[in-house]
Amino acid sequence: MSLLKQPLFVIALLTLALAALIHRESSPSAPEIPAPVAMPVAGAPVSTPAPAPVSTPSLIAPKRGAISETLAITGAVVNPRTLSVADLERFPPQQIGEFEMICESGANLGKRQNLRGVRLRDILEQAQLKALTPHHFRRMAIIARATDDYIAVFSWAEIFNSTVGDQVIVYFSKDGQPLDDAEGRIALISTTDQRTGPRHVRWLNEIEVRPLGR
Ligand SMILES: Nc1nc2c(c(=O)[nH]1)N[C@H]1C(S)=C(S)[C@@H](COP(=O)(O)O)O[C@H]1N2
Ligand SMILES: [Mo]
Repeated sequence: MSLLKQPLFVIALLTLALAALIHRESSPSAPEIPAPVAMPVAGAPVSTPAPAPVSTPSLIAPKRGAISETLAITGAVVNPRTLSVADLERFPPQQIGEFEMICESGANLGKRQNLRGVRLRDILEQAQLKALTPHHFRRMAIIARATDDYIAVFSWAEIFNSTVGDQVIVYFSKDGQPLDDAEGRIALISTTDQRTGPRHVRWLNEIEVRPLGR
């Protein structure tokens, strides 16, 4: 005789199914707030990260950013503008030499080369930062934002008063071709960073100049 013909078994089965359903619906649907993490020290030996706990969200593929066709220069600038790739091509060209993409975790994601772009400094000089007094320039944050809301932050001093700024490049060409959908068409990299991953911005679509302080 089949188990399914036993009334008690069928009732038990239905109860279990109902309990599972109620449990699912009562689970919080609000996004989980990640626990804070300590800042990794660049140059420190990299330990293997503990495997991420398997949860439903981790099984969902990370969302890919929308392709960035333009770059808006916003915030404290005299000439706010939205630049196309053709507009970017008018700044002095910068060829990016070979460098390695190193994640914040220390993982080496491989060599990158044959990228062409322009200096972020040149773009900001044309936009002209707007400050009340010369002392106000030094309190400016330069925020590079992507279509997926990924952000990298620079300071005025890094871009305009250090050698880091020589190598902060907005790029739009790889091997002489437009960037593919995985990156853009517009992206940014700070090639002299110890770990180049964090300030590599794919799908770059905004540079915001934001004065800090009061
Ligand atoms: N827009 C955007 N840029 C991003 C990321 C992202 O999630 N979104 N991830 C960053 C991280 S964590 C790393 S390590 C590098 C990796 O660069 P790659 O994808 O070209 O290997 O890209 C960075 N740039
Ligand atoms: Mo990363």
